[in-house]
Amino acid sequence: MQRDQQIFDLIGQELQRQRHGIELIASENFTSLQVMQAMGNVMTNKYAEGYPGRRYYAGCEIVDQSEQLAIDRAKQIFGAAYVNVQPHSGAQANAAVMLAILQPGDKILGLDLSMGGHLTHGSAVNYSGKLYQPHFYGVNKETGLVEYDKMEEIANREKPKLIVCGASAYSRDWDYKRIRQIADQVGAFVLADIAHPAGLIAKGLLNSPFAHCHFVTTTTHKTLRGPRGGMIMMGADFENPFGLKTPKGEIRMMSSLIDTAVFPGIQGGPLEHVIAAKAVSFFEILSDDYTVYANQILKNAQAMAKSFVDKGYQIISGGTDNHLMLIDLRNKNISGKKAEQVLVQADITANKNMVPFDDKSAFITSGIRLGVPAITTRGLKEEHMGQIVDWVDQLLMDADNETLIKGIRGEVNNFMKQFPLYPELG
Ligand code: DSN
Repeated sequence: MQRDQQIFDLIGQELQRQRHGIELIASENFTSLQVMQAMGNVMTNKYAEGYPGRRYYAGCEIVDQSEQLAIDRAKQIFGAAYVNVQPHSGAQANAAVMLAILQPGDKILGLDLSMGGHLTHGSAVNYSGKLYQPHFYGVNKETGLVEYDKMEEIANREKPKLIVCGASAYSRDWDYKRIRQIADQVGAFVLADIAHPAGLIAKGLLNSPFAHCHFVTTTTHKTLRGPRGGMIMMGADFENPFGLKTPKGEIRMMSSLIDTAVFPGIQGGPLEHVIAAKAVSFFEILSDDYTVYANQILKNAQAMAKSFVDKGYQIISGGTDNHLMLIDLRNKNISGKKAEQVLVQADITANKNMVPFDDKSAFITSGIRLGVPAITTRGLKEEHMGQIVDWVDQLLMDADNETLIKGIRGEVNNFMKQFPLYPELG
């Protein structure tokens, strides 16, 4: 077979881009080489609809063991009683939970996308806002903190079937106990989407949702530093409390309803090569090295946030408890879009982001979201954060200065040479 040089050249170019730049997109990370190697393996050739020990196709004895290892390791990491590692993404994980427990038209209550929430928590352009009836809570205009009182008020008024907590641009921890109390008042399930901070929760550095939330979903590629994918967990399996029935009229345990919702509900054959890579990343998370990594994420985020505050930047909520921060740029007279553009010209990647009560559209935005998981994997420490913030500040304050941008890009490329990425790949 002729080699597809075009695509392999592009993969090479992407490797160089990742090596040269400072990656501040809060949801990105760099997997280990062994996670990547596990992803590119012969298990991609195998169909395995079903679950370990109960598949629809023959020849699954080996992938059964690999998937079971992924499940067992995830249970160990989070102290979970139930894990489904088949969701192809976080969005699929959320879709499966909703399919398992909701009927079309049922009410859900999530954090508003423009306040830091996620598309799959009820956005009008997403299945979650089209199939179900979405309602939203938000953050306080002054403090930037989630308004649990408002959540309670809306829950009591609307009586949602599901309350979703978790966010993609919220830098503070969550009060899962309070959310469960609110849900219990109205007979709602609670889904904690921990896609962003999962790695910090895994190491006990943030509150754990498992004792309070019925379902916990996550991606596996953000702070967890695994392959791109998703996962659904429960702290304890339970009989469904609201008597949800299957199409055959049976009342089944929640684990069974979730398994059925993933397959055959929303997916076909699982990606067993990716599940193998998930297992490898879980093996790494169970190590002491990963504990050091998770702690370093917090140190780096704290140092970065302090440097921004020292330069007069307004971080929503005034700081961070986790790996990311959302900065309102309105006092700096630059839009999120322009900021993203100038940063990327200097090989610093971050994303524009709406801030709470934004007066600009999602295409322009008033903010940028910055995160440290990827640069922490590269080996950067607290003492490097001031330098990064300095470059970001210079670029944002003089965003059309081509000479400055070129100069900083050179400095960034040079600086990142100290932190080799995939040296084995040549
Ligand atoms: N795209 C992810 C993020 O950047 O947070 C959420 O799905």
